[in-house]
Amino acid sequence: MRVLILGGDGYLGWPTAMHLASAGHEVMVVDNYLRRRVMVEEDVEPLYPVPNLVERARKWQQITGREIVVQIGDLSRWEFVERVFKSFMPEAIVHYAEQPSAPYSMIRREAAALTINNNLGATANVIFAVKEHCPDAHIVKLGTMGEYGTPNIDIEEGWIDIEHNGRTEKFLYPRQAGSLYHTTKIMDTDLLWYYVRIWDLRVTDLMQGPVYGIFTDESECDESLLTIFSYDELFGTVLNRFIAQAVVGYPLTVYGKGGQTRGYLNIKDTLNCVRLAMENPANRGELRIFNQFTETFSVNELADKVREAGRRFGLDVRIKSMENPRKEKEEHYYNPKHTGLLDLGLVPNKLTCEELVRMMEYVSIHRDNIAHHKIFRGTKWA
Ligand code: USQ
Repeated sequence: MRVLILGGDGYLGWPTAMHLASAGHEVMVVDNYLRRRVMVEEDVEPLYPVPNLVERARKWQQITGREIVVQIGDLSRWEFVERVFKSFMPEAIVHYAEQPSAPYSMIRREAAALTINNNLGATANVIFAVKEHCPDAHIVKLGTMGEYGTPNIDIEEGWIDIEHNGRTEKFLYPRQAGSLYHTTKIMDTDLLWYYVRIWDLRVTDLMQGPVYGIFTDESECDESLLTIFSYDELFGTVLNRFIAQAVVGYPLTVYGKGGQTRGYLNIKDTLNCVRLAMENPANRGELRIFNQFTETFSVNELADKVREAGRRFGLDVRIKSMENPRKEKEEHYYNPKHTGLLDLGLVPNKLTCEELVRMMEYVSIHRDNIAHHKIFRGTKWA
């Protein structure tokens, strides 16, 4: 398939590009380096330097003989979007092109505005470009499990049947986000659902939990193909952060009571989920929703696993419960369904002690790049 990956420079975008190219798809990646720019502005460099997208694509082609076409530009600019769609005429669009950090979206008004304008503007432009240039193309959109929040009832896979005063109807599952970033993801879903209804678009919305990991099958052939890895408070997801903290002897930053439970997945599974969704498209006029995670853990459980892996690796890992800078439930019911991607053939890479130790080994090589003062800055929700 001809697949356009929007946000192709990011933590998930670049590994997805390599993965889909390896699977024989024709891949074009688009990015405007927004995340890199914000990271420089906020003084939160990644663990190791990452070549720019053009250099990575060149390296990838040298090693594998496969091409990944790169377009640098801003998807909130319509002229650019139109040029990309007209020239490539994608059959599938993987849409990651969003400001992905919840803490960044809460830092100050300007960051909130950037998150709203970028995320919703890009999604709207993708919708209009598909309608005008490739109405049969399948949009695979990265959503987030955070759209559902942590309700006191089971979380369904996107949709729920409601019975009210003797009548029934199927609705999007109620959403209640825990940050402005997560709220923009809800708004994306609403935009997509509206245009699916009026224009018969084909859309899959992947409600993904926090991702962890460094390595993917495609990055094994050369270190310069590794994805960007963040350990800072803004762009690092919790388990990646805990690994870096363990390696430099920084007590693991468990926020509040640590009972916050989320659905996690290995970065390798993100790639498999996206490929499976893309290769088995939604129907015209369908908004298909999958809950994309493989296992649920509380923050305390993750911290214990990292301490155990640290013991094997020879580290004395300490855990420090600290005042929670976020507004979120710290003890709650959590039972989300997640059968859709398993039904499509996903074989999960579950979290093992070996995986954590391998991450510790690699992070240790770069431990001198870890700046303690960048680990926690205490971005408050309120
Ligand atoms: N947490 C800690 N200590 C830390 C960092 C996080 O206790 O040092 C806690 C948070 O309070 C939260 C949980 O760990 O309860 C997960 O936090 P996170 O930073 O890993 O995840 P989050 O901010 O929700 O966002 C990440 C990605 C985002 C994605 C989301 C999926 O950055 O792009 O959408 O995970 S989900 O959480 O399911 O909404």
